[in-house]
Amino acid sequence: SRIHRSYCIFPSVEALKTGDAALIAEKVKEYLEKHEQVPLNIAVTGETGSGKSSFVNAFRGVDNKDENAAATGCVETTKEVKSYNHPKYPNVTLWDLPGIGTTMFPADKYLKLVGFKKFDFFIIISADRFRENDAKLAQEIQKMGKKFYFVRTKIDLDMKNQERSQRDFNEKNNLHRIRKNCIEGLEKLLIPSPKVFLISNFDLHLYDFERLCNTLEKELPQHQQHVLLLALPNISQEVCNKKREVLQAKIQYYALMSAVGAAVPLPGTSTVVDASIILAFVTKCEDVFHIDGGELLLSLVKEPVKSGGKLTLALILRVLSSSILSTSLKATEEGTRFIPGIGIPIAMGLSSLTTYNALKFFLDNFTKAALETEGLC
Ligand SMILES: Nc1nc2c(ncn2[C@@H]2O[C@H](COP(=O)(O)OP(=O)(O)O)[C@@H](O)[C@H]2O)c(=O)[nH]1
Ligand SMILES: [Mg+2]
Repeated sequence: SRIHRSYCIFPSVEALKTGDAALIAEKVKEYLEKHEQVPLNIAVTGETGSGKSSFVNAFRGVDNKDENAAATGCVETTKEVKSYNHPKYPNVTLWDLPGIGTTMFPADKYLKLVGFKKFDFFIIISADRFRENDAKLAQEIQKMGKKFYFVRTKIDLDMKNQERSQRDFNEKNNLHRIRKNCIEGLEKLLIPSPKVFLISNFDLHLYDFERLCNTLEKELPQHQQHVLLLALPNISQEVCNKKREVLQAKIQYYALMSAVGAAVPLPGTSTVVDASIILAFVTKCEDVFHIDGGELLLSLVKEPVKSGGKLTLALILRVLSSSILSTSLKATEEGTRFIPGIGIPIAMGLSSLTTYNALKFFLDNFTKAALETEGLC
């Protein structure tokens, strides 16, 4: 037989060898779900008015005016801890904590009150100088074996003010001065080599937000890195490309699942794909890149489509059967007959291979659209 049994990163080698497609699909589904449901809990603390709630919203990609947004611009009157799930990844939770000064508790009691154990790391937010309370909190967080990051918000306001008052305004110098000032202030409060990030909650593309994300990602345990990355707003080319890599690594699993799925012939060709798997993947791309899939696909077809701008199976098939793509998909059917990285048995059906290439095509287009929408290319 010409069955490929090359190296295999799939969790159940046995299932692959026996070619039990239903079992494979089930295992793959389990595997993908397990990967995506890793929880990530981010604590956001700092004094009232520093911009905690705005940060929580910005990080979740939710507008301050949205009905699901954390209320901003209001004075905290309670010591309540509020949690906000990421709109697309409910396992990613941001916790909007009351400022330690508001509670009048000492740092250790405060941490107990907010239930510090469940947090993966803390973001301590300040809009001016760091307060002694926050510094004490940072030291206590460290003592508890957790990480913290200092974020200085409202940098847009600082820049606007400085631009008005300085004759030879230079943004870089001003940022440097604020950063230095924060670091020195923290070192005075006995926090060794503090990490300080300057941001504007109104425009994450500016200043240090990207550096903050990169640092968080690097310092998280590996199983949580992907979760964070997929939940991030599209703030940089690097983030978009990393999102792409994470999804690229999942494509082979989606393709494997498609082995038992319904193979649908592409209109006007002999090529078959698993359209339901493609729809599931495209929906995933929508969540990861915050791009309207219906609109994107419509732009790929380049002619009016009956369904309007809705993301439907029909629209997906329409894109796939558009001339350029369907030729290249057909070519893969006639070419190498296994999925790179897995070595899929040929007995599993050609559709998974074509599906694999179709998934790659959609992923590329989503990445491109995300970069374009954000003005990153
Ligand atoms: N210009 C500017 N205003 C901000 C920024 N972050 C928050 N604000 C504003 O500052 C006020 C307090 O923000 P909020 O998020 O409610 O602070 P919280 O009390 O710490 O939750 C609100 O009016 C926000 O619109 C920022 O980065 N830049
Ligand atoms: Mg608030």
